[in-house]
Amino acid sequence: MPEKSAGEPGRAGEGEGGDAMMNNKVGAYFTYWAEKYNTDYDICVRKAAALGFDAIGVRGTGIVEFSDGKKDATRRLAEDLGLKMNFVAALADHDIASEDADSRRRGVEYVKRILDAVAYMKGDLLAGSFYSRWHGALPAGVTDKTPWLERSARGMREICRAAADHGIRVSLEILNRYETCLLNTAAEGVDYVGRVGADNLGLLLDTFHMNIEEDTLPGAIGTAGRLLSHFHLGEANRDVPGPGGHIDWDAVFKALGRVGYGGIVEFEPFVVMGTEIGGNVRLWRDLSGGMDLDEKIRRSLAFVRERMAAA
Ligand SMILES: [Mn+2]
Repeated sequence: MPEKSAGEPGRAGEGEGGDAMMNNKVGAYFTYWAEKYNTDYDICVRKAAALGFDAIGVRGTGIVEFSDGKKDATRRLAEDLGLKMNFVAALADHDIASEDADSRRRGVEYVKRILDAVAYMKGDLLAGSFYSRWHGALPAGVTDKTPWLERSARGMREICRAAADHGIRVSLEILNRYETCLLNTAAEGVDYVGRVGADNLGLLLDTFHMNIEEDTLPGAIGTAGRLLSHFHLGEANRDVPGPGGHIDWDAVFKALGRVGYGGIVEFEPFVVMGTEIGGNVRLWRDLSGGMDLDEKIRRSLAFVRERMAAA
């Protein structure tokens, strides 16, 4: 396995300068290389570092099952390779917005356990859609989801307090309608953050989800504004960013520069069918284009760095 030749987090100072130029750390979410959600992440961490990424995203619902020894080893591997690690979580079996008090309680307790694991690994960001159950829907006839938002916000307040005790920021991912019924747009996210009222609460926008739900991508980024604390990149079909897709990357990076976004810009592509992860994200055809996966994302990373520097 080739080692990363030089740590170059953020690549600050390169390029022509200019106040809008983006020097953000660029990360990769582990699922690009993994077949299953439950993995030890080591291969993904090594690949991300070797390919020149500055950060790696892993699954909070995975590390919560790790022994302390395994958590230490994973954290040290990323540190040694110069990668910043961030964490993502979703709720599959519990729902902090549910009408059922038990489900809400279990959901809050589960996210708090994940926060303990993230803190143990010295993480400072937990992102995800744990404001409700992944793939949840509202009952037929409901035209006002305020009660769901209120119940969720109560649980989220407790989650944010626990996160603050660990010095962790919480970043809620806005998802498309097929994956959540609660927060589908940046505007809904901003309203929800206001309901919760916690200083360490922000938003995660993802170009794939935005492309489905938002009027315009730059408009959504502007709406999130200073609340934006994490960002996911993918084409409209979840391919890696590149000149062949129809997401207007120049407009996206310009908008991120305008709101002063300083967080991680994280790749979250899905291109391999037939795996547990591919099936879970409903990928029913091969998007690799017959290319070696590492070469494919290496080219995409070069494209993204170039477009960010020009934004
Ligand atoms: Mn995402």
